Amino acid sequence: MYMQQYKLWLLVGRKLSLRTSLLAMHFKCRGGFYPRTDDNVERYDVPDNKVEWTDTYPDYSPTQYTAQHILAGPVYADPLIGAPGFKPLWNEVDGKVNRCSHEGEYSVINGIPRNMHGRTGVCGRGALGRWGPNHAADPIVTRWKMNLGQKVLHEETKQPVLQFVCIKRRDNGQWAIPGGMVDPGEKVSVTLQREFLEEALNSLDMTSKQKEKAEGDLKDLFNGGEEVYKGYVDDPRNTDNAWMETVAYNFHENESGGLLYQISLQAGDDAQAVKWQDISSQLDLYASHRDFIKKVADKHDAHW
Ligand code: RP5
Repeated sequence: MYMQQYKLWLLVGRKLSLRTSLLAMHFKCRGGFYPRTDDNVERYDVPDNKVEWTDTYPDYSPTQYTAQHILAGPVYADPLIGAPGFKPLWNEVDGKVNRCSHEGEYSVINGIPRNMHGRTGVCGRGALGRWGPNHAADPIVTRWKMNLGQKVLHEETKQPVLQFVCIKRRDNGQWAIPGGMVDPGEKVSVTLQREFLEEALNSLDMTSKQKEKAEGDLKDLFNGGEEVYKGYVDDPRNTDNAWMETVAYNFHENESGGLLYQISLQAGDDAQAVKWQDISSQLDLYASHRDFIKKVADKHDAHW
């Protein structure tokens, strides 16, 4: 009898530790001031050992904050909890709005979704439109760095150097993957290509003919993508009740002289600059983008 209980306890313990290790700790949505606010919204302090909801933190008193432009009710934002007619279906595809997390079921406490990765020091939605998961997609477009028709090898590791299309975000000047939000009802495959076209090729300034041609040129590349990550993003905008999730795909050009060696990049929409960036462990990128890029480098046995 005791033996059985002991085995059960071990099993539960193992499951719990597996869960904890699967849910990576967030860092960029803790400490300091909430990004892009004129209101100097300071996050309530959350030390590493108080991040998980199971860690006792009786004094925890997160700063309540939802940005003015979200409260103004743009089309992509939810109403306030309890607003007349707002009956969200949490953990479900709610009409055209996907309220499911890629990481399983999230808790809803007093009618409000709770961040599965733990405390952030801010409650409300911050600058995010949706309560719970806010879904994005990240296209990681890569090619080999070439010189005189040969792959460039890194002088220390002797591994070939990979490059990816990197944009400079207009909102905070940080370098990032040209990702963006999945529109309600939009397929992720469509978001991936749309965001790449808008931010790295400036399709918003193209004529419909030019856009059609660019889409045609990219068709094969975008049909051959491979998923490298799906889940929570350690985004500086996350709060206790609203957070970013993404699906990141790698679109790789293997042929020297292929399309990605001819295409001319031009920043547009939310991007203020765009470039081919050599991939290495020295990268400092927005949110969790460095982790996604590392996965791509590993996948191609490239220099990191
Ligand atoms: C990140 O925010 C995602 O990985 C994606 O790159 C981005 C989407 O937000 P916006 O660029 O639309 O602000 O969390």
